[in-house]
Amino acid sequence: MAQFQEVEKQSIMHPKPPGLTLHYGTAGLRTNAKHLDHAMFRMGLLATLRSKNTKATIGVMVTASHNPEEDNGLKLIDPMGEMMAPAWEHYATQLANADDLLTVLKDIIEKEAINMSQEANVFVGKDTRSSSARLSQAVLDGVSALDGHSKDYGLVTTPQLHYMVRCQNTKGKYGEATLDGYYSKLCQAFIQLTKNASNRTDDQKLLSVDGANGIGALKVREMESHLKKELQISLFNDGSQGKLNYQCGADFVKVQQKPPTGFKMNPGERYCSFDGDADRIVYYYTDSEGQFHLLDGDKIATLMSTFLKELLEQAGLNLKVAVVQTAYANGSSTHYLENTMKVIVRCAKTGVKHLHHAAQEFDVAVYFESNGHGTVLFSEAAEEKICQLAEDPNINDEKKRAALLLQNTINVINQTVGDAISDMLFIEAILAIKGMSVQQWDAVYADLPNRQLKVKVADRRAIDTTDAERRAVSPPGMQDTVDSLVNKYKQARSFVRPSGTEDIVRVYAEADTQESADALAHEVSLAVY
Ligand code: NG1
Ligand code: ZN
Repeated sequence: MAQFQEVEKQSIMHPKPPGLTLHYGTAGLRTNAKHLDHAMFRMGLLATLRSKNTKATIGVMVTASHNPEEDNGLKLIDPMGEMMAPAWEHYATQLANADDLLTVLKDIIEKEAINMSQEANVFVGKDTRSSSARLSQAVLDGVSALDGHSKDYGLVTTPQLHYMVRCQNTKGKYGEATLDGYYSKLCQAFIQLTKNASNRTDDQKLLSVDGANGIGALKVREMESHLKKELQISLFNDGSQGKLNYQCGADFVKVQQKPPTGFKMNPGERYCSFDGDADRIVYYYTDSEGQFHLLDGDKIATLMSTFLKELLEQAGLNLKVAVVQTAYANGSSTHYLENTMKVIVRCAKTGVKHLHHAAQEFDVAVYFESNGHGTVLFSEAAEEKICQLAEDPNINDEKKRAALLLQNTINVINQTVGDAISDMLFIEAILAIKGMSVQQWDAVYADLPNRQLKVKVADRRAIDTTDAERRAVSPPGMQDTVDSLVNKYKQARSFVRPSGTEDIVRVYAEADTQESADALAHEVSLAVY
């Protein structure tokens, strides 16, 4: 077939380095940008096949998120804007590593019974890395080699590209598949929400944003005029001087538990950090003693779910709110959500695709990883009930207000994936409506002291886990040892799991004091060998 001849011809321009093995994991493909050209071309081919297979537009985002500037990577986006289906992740790994490209390609076509005369459409986006332009061109080459149509969105955040894919495949029902459409939808909803905030002072409208010297900074600038001064953003680490993700960004702040470099913090003021592709966000402030306070994904999930639960009650809607977390969620947050807020809490395996999947079972579900990656999902039935109520002329003012707030909440959220910009607007709206300061938000519950450690082992795959990674089933006896160590401490919890993105094992421990959490993490890490 002519298509395969073209693939063969083009693939010579994108040779695979000998001996290199890549793995399409939780974070897609990710490694040093020098080794990725062939993989990008091949993922262009795969996205085209996936598009033919689903008869829908597929997305390809070129980014390595919070990794250093020297790295790059890619994530594939399925028709509803969600991460690509797990069965195809396996094809991605096979294709990236194939020595005989055409054989693997034909194999996938046969297995999935793909009609090669079906039209294919692929949306491509990239982050600000210096390697991204060249690598996204390799993706576009892959798409055209198989006769697919592509649309190059250029520089966009990861969640913006997810949004475009969903808009395109739902024929505008979700919004317009343009950047302008994205900003208009989110910002109009934000402005409507903040109209419900009484006595909002100019000071409360101020927010400092650390753009991680990446794409998020560029896009915040682009969005500013749509906000009509209802949110006044002071942007730092905007890429004009510093290096991408270097001593800044959400991952740095969360892992180091300290402010990013690039600015001076004023006590009591609100700050947030995006990561390198703007799909994660964390908030923080310093108190009058100069002590740093982090509000991570767990605090964000608590704020959002509380707000939604209260509104649903006011609206008289019988819809269940759930929160989906991972094993890394601070025990205090889980305790507060279950016992004080009385919301359903579920624990999913690490990696947003698992959280997203678990969240789809509920009417309204807030999902967040502690590191700040998360969003809110509304079931179709829940959206319908909310919209019907908002339009019902026979309801009282309180119900009407709650229904309209819920409707605007749906519009401010990017339901396809965690989105720093959308999450930020929703958080800012909640704080404004509740008249809540960042300190008051922080005081809702106190985090249990905790420690995370990385342990290098000979074979991390020897550790197998169950119960959403909270218990190890192999190697034999390891869990019993962890249990006996945990029993020595108060309010303690600990677990061990192999990382899906690094060649290490992660140990997590929490306890009533920092000393105990540190000691427990240390003792458990010794038991991992
Ligand atoms: P691994 O390396 O599997 O722990 C890390 C993060 C995840 C997620 C993925 C993908 C932690 C403990 N783990 O996974 O939350 O963000 O990377 O980027 O933060
Ligand atoms: Zn990211």
